Amino acid sequence: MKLGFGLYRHQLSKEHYQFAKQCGCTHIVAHLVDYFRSSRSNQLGDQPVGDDTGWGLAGDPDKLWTISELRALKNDINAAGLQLAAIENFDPAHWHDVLLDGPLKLQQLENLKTIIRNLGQVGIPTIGYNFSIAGVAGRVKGNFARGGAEAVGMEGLYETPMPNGMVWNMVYDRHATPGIARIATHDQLWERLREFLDALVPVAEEAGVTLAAHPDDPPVPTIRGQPRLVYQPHLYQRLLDMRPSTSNALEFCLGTLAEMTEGNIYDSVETYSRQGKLAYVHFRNIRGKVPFYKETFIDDGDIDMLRVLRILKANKFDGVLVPDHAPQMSCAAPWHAGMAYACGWMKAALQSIDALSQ
Ligand SMILES: [Mn+2]
Repeated sequence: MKLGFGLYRHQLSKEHYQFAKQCGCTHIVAHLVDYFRSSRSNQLGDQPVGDDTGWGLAGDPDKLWTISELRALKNDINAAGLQLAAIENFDPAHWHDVLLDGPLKLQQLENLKTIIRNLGQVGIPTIGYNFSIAGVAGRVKGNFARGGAEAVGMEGLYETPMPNGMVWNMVYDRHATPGIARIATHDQLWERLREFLDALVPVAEEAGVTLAAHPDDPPVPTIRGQPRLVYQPHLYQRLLDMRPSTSNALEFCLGTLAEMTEGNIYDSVETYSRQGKLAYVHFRNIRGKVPFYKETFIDDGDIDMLRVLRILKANKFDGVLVPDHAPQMSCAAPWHAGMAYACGWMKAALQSIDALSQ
C-alpha cells in the first residue's frame, strides 16, 4: 500500500509537494475544483464546510481541464519525487445538469468525456467523483477531537431547502431565479447515475482511466430534502453492479462508511477490497453514526484502523491511502500538523503490518 496526500487546489504548490514528500508520501491526489472561491465562510487552512450558501462559486463552465494544464500539474508533482494518483472531483460548473437532469445534460456528459480523455492522454489513472445533488453539506465545526482540536461533525439532520443555482454544495449560477431547486426522488437519482455510467465508463475504459465513486458524506437518506445515493454500505454494490467494469470503482471513504447506520466497517472493507474495487482509500476515523458523528484523530475513533489495514493487506490492496481530513492542531500550522500526525501514524502502521507478516 502507498501513502498519499489529498491537496486542495490552492495547495497545489511545490511547498506542499515537498511537505508531502517529507511526511513519507509517494503520491498526490489533486483537487482541481476550487471549493473556496468567493466563499463567505470557508477557511483556506481547513477542509471546506460552508454554510447555507454552500462552499463557494463553481468554476468556469467553458474551461475544461486541458491536457497542457494536467500535464504541467503532473510534471510539477513528479519533479518533487511524487506520483499523481488521481484527480478528485468534477467541477459542478462542468456537470451540474448531469446531477440535476437539466437541459445541458448531454453537452455536459460530453464535457466529462473530454476531461476523462485528457486525463488518459496525460497518464493520470483515476478520477474520483461524488454523484450527489446536495453534496457534502450539513456538517458543523467544533472542538470535537482529542484535546479540544477543531474537527468536523454532524449534530442533526440538515434539511434547509437547496436554492436554485446550487448543486453539490456550490453555486453554479449566481443569477438563477430565486426559489428552491426541484426535488428529485431516489429512483430518479439512480437513473441519472445509470446514464452517467453508461456514457462515461466506455470512454474511461478506452482512456485507461478509472472512475472512483465517493459515498455520500454525510451518509443520510436526504440532505436539504434531496435524495442521496450511497448512504448505506450495500448501496456501493448497487453502483458497481449497475455497470460492471474495471473502470467503475470506488473512492473508498472509511470515515463515511463508518458513519453509516447499517453494516459494520470491517465487513464493508472486506466485501469491496476482496472484489478489487478500491481505486484509492480515504483513510479517516470518526466517532458515532449519522446524524450525530464527529471526525477524530486517526487513532482515536470507532474504527480499528490496524484491523482495516490487515483486511486490505489480506485482499492484496496495493493502492493509495490518503488521510482525507484530519483535525486541526493547536499550533501555527494546524492543517500541516494534523496531516503530518495522520501520515506518520499511517506509515508506522503500515510498517508494523508488514513486519508482522514476514
Ligand atoms: Mn472521504
